This record gives sequence, C-alpha cells and structure tokens, in this order.
Amino acid sequence: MKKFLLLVVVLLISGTMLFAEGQADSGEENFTITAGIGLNDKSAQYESLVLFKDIVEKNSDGRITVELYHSSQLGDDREMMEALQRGEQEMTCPSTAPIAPFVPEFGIFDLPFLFPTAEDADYVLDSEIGQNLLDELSDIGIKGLVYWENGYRNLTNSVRAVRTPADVKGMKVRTMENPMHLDAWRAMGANPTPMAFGELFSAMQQGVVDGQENPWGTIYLQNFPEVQGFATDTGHVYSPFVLMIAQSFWDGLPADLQDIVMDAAVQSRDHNRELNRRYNAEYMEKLKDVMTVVELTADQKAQFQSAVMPVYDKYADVIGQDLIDAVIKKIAER
Ligand code: KDG
Repeated sequence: MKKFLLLVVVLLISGTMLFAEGQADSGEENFTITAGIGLNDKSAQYESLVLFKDIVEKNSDGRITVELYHSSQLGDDREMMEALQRGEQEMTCPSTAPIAPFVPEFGIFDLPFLFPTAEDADYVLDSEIGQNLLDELSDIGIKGLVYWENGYRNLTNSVRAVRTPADVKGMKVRTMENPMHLDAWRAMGANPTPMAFGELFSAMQQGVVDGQENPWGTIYLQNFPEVQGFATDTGHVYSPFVLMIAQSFWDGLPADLQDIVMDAAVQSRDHNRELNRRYNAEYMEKLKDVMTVVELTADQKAQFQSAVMPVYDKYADVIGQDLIDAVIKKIAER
C-alpha cells in the first residue's frame, strides 16, 4: 500500500512538472519576422518599417524579432511575394502593380488617373472594398495586413522635357511588371519595358531605358537625377503599397501576437502616409535644383488623360466592371 501511494505521489509530481514545462514552452515561444523591401533605407517605406519593428518588439516583450532588409537585398517585389508563399520569408511590402498578376482585381489600382486625391485613395483603401481585396490574398497564401503609400507616380527621362504625349513618342520607359502599365505607356506613345526595381538604376545608367516613373521621394532618394535630367508631374497612377505577411506564418502566431502585429501595422500605416506625403512634397521642390521639372498645365494633363482612356475598356473584364464602378461610386460619395 505504501509503495502504491509513493508511486501515485511520484506520478502526480512528475505530471505536474511536465505540464508546467509545457506551459512555459508555449508561453515563451519566440518568432522572427524577416521583412524585405525594394526601396533604400532613406525611404519613407523603410522608416515606416523601422517603426513597425519597434512597436512589435516592444509590445511583444521580445517574443517577436523583426529583421529588416532594404534595396532588394532579398529580391524584387514578385520574388519576395513568392518567398512568402513558400513560407521562406515572412513579410514584404510591394506596390500593388506586381500583385495584379497574382490577383487580377488588384489591377484596379493601375487604372490611370483613378484617384483625384490621396485622401480619396485612403477612403477606398480603408473601406470594405480595400479590405475585400486584402482578403483575396489569402487564396494565394498571403495575409494582407494594411495599405501603406507609394504615391502618385511621375515620369523622368534623360532625353527631353516632356509636356505632351507627343514628347514621349518612342521613349524607352521602364515600368513595373504589370501589363496595364505597359499598355498605358504604349497608349501614350512610349516604348515601355517591364523591369524589377533593383535593376532600374543601372538600366538608366547604361541607356537600356531612357526613362521611368515613380513618386518624387523615390526619384530623389534613389539618386535618379544622377542619370535623369528631366521630370514631369504626370501623376498618372496612385500607387499603394500592401504590407503583407506569409499566411502560414500568420496562422502559426498565437492570437495575442497576431493582435500586436496588426496593431503595429495600423500604427505604422498612419505614420507612413503622413511621412510619405511630406517627403513627396519636399523632394519635388529639391528636385527642381538638380533637374528640369515640368509642371503640366491643365490642358497638357488632359492630353495624357485622354491618351490612356482605352486601358479602362481593355481591362474592364480582367478587373471586373462591378469593382471599377464600386470604386468610382465610393470616391464620389466622399
Ligand atoms: O519597396 C518597393 C519597391 O520594391 C517597388 O515597389 C517600388 O514603385 C516601385 C517600383 O517602381 O518598382
């Protein structure tokens, strides 16, 4: 009887110890988010990622570590999305244009001159329309967290001051890897080439392309004026960023850590939009000291707008006319 009681006590003690150990293990499980972007470490995008990292590491008491990589060190937008799908990288933040080949509805953001103001874009992106699009990413193994901002894109080139589509005729313009951007530039008379962002600077330097289009902050901070003498405020597309995380990683995070990551994503989104708008405005002014910056008249801008209109018809079926109508209606209701 004594022996039996002793055995029961021993079993109870070791059972309790095993249980306690298990608890401690799951509570202390640590995670690492490896996050990569294409822009350099001076960009508003990188600064926003630093804020995201600080918030996540502080609020998780170090249970999540965020490692940051800029300047396409981990690959270009498309390659990093593919790495997320394979679960080999946790986070990236591409423009929406390279997302459209994965989820065609994201092409909505490539429609030229769709958003009259950045605040209109915020209104649509943060509505159920934007959320539904983020949710669609889970079909391709990615969790879309929030929209950050890349911004209105403007043309630069090394050939001449561009004031009308006639000035773009035959110009070799690098675009993001997205068919609608290629079609839009063809419609404006250019000879466009898709290319990853990481290859762009040397392509301009070597004369493989004459020009490219990006927001003012990127043009200045990536030193494009070293190889481009002319810029025009075409503002032809409003380009959002999507802060995204591998679905497999997200699903494996405990709920309290998911909340911390989502909260940091939202806080850094608000910071990013404010910072990016300030940078784009400030750097446009600075660019005037180092390159010829053409500011289009209303009539000249209208010429670019009418040149690209055929793209709306051509891509209506790919994007979905319902979605296009819903976005236009949402902008009008603001
Ligand atoms: O980090 C973002 C970049 O990879 C890219 O999306 C920038 O707008 C961009 C471009 O032209 O490729």
